[in-house]
Amino acid sequence: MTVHSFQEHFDSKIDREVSIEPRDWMPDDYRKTLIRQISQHAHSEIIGMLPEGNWITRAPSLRRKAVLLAKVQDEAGHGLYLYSAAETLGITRDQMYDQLHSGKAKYSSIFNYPTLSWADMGAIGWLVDGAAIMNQVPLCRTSYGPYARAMVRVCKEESFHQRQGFEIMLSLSRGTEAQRKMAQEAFDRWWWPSLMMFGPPDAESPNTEQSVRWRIKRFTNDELRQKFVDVTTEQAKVLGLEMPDKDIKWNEERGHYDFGKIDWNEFWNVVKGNGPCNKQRIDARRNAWENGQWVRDAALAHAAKRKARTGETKAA
Ligand code: BYC
Repeated sequence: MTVHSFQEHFDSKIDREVSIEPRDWMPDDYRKTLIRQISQHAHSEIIGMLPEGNWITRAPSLRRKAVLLAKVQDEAGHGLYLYSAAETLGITRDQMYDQLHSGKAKYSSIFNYPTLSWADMGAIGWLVDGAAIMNQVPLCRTSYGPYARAMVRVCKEESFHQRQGFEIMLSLSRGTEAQRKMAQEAFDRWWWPSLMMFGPPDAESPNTEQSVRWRIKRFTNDELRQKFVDVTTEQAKVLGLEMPDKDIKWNEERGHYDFGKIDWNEFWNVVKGNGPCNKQRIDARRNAWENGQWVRDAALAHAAKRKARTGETKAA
C-alpha cells in the first residue's frame, strides 16, 4: 500500500467509526496529538492527587477519610491507565515523566489552586470531577481504541467522585451557618477555575478543529463548557447556594444559561506556570520521583537476582 492508500484506509475507518488500534497505520500528527492529549491527561490525574491528598489527615470523620483516600487512590489508577494508553503510541513512561518533571508537559490548570478548607473537598468533587465527567464521557467514544477503553472505567469512577463531592456540599449547605458559609466560599473560589478546565474558547483553541475531525474530541471546548454551566446551575439550586456569577441568566431562545466573562488572562497565566501552586505541585512530583529512586533500584536488583537464579536452575 502507498502512503496515500494508507491515509484513505485511515480516513475511512474514522468516517465509519471503526476504532484505530496501536498496530494500525496512522498519520504522524494524529499520533502526536494523541500522545500530547493522553499524556497531559495522565499528568493531570497524578498532579490532581495533591490538592485532595492535602486533606486526608484532616478529614472530619473516619467515613470521610476512607472515602477521600479511596478517591485519591482512584486518581492514581486513572493516571496509570492513561500512561499505559499513551505508551501504545510509542512514547515511554520515563519520557513522559521527564516531560512533566522538566516543566515541558502541561497538566490541567485546575490543580494549581490551593485547597484551603474542608469544603474544598466537596467543591472539587462536585465541580472539578463534574467538569471531568462532562469532558470525559464523550472520550469513551474517542477514535483511538486504548484511550476510549481506559475512559470507560475512569468515567464510572468519576461519577462516584462527583456524587461524593455533591454529598459533602449538601451536608455543609444544610449544616450550621458557618458550614453553609464555608460551602459558599469554596463554590465561589472553584467556579471560575472549573470553567477554565474546558480549555480556551473555540476561536482561540488551535487544536479543536483537527481533533474534532479525527474524532478524538467529540465536542468543542465551548460546547462542553455550556453543558457544564447548564447542569451545575440547576444543581446549585438544590444546594441552595448562590451562583458566583452575577450574569448567569436563563436564555429562553438559546435554551441555555448565559454566563459572565471568564478571565482568560488568569487562565493563561496559570497554564504558563504562574498559578498560586504551580511550583509546589511540580516540586512535590519531582521529590516523590527522586525519593522513590531506591525503590526502583531495589526492584531492578531483585529482578536481576531472580533472573540469575532461574538461569542457574535451568543450566543445572
Ligand atoms: N489546563 O487547543 P486547545 C481530572 C492547553 S483530570 C492546562 O483547546 P486541546 C481530575 C492545551 O493543552 C482533568 N492547559 O487544546 C483529576 C493546548 O496546549 P498544547 C484533565 C490547557 O487539547 C484528579 C492549549 O492549551 N482532563 O479531571 O484540543 C481529580 C490550547 O488548547 C487547558 C483532560 O486532560 C487546561 N485546562 O483541548 C479530579 C481531558 N486547556 O498542548 C479530576 C482530556 C487547554 O497545544 N483532554 N490547555 O501546548 C482534553 O479533552 C483536551 O486536551 C482539553 C484541551 C479540552 C483539555
